Amino acid sequence: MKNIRFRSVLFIMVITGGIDLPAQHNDQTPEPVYPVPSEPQLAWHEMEMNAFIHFTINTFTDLEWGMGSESPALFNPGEANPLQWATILKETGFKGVILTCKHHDGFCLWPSAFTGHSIKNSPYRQGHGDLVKELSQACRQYNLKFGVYLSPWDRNHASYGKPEYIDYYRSQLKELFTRYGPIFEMWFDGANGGTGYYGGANEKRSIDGKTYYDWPNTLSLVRSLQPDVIFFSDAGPGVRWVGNEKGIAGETNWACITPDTLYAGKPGIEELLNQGSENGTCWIPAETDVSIRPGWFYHEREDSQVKTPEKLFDIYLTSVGRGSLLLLNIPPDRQGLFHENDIRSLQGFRAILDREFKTNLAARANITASSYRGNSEQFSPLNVTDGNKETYWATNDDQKTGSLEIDLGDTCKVKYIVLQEFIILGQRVKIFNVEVLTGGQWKRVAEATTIGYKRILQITPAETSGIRINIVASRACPVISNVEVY
Ligand code: FUL
Repeated sequence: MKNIRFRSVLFIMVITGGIDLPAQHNDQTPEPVYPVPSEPQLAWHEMEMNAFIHFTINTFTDLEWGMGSESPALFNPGEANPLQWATILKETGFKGVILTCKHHDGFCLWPSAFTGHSIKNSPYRQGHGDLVKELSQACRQYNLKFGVYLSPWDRNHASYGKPEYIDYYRSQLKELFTRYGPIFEMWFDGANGGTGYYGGANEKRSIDGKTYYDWPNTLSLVRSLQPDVIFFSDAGPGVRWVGNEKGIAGETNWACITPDTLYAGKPGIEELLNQGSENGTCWIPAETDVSIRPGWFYHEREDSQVKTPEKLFDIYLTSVGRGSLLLLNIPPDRQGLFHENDIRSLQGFRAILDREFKTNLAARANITASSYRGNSEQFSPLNVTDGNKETYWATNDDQKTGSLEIDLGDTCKVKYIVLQEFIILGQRVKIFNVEVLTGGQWKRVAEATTIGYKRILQITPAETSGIRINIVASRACPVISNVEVY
């Protein structure tokens, strides 16, 4: 009989880090282990792979960080075609796209009413172009979610560093959040302050990253326009930076962290961001941003250094496979198109994903557990292979360890084990291991720590007829919603 635990759904609202967190609950279900994700955060986890698009005047000056003095006349992507970007991203499995609407050099890809340093003074479509509009529309057409990056640091603007700049920055946020439809994520970059053009002053300006932007009020302004937007910054509040730009989330990766003393750009917090904290007070999962090329912007000299499909697959395993989300940057070239080498790599990456995760051997296997909650079918181990993300295996409250045994029937070659916790009830598992059955003997093939939204373990390929997953330590009774074997 199918699970009916959500018959009476009660929403518990928990205030953590200023975000209302709903959790589904009934009498028999395990108590949540707080913090838990909000609904927009849950939807964000489920996206798994998003694309980053770095595109601005830097593409034409061959720089990574423009000074802000560049003439808008340089921005001339003759054939810019966001539909091409969206088609390829859709085909290769991405769920959302985040565009650098304004990078540190201050040039705006939309015709902002608050500056002349924008696309309206460029040759692109004779000054009538709007790439934010074009991409947001292309995303809607392809059912991709659209997100924006608006650099807080602006090396062009005369008042950067002074209080007036905050009004300018907020006015631009208002334009973006009122003109371009639903925006799922807002990316606040931690790089801040330093030398710049600053309206001709050509000097160094430093700001206090903790106080200058008055983030609480900036975020409430944006929330008043679009309440469900997820805020990315080094320390959230929606999602956090993973602490490196190499595509590697922590092998131990808690979606929780205590953000009280953290702020964007704070030095020395990389490892903390990479792993999160078991007892963190807020649900702020790690986002893994990495570029398909050495740089974030397109440079012809890097055409031969595009990451291979195999490298992208490795990155997938160290990001999505460690409970994080992969935000992969693909920078359009000077024509405003994805370069053929990047396209080939993305398609090759897709082919590897399809090949490696083709047949889920657990789907037709018999599953048993060391025990299950109240011996009730509602918490049966069969729930982990039913393809329903809302059902799960759970143990009694006093049982913080437990095993799942998967009888594959025949001997099969196994390379990957995929596990998911039912994170609506919080992240719990601290230590687990995996054994395979060969020649009648159980042999341990992997030891690991956290699971979270998703964990993919790559093991040395094994010929086996059975898999055993042993939860060795958990913050509360384990609650596992999905197991796949490939
Ligand atoms: C960094 C920036 O300085 C880079 O240019 C790039 O945008 C990257 C995603 O974030 O902090």
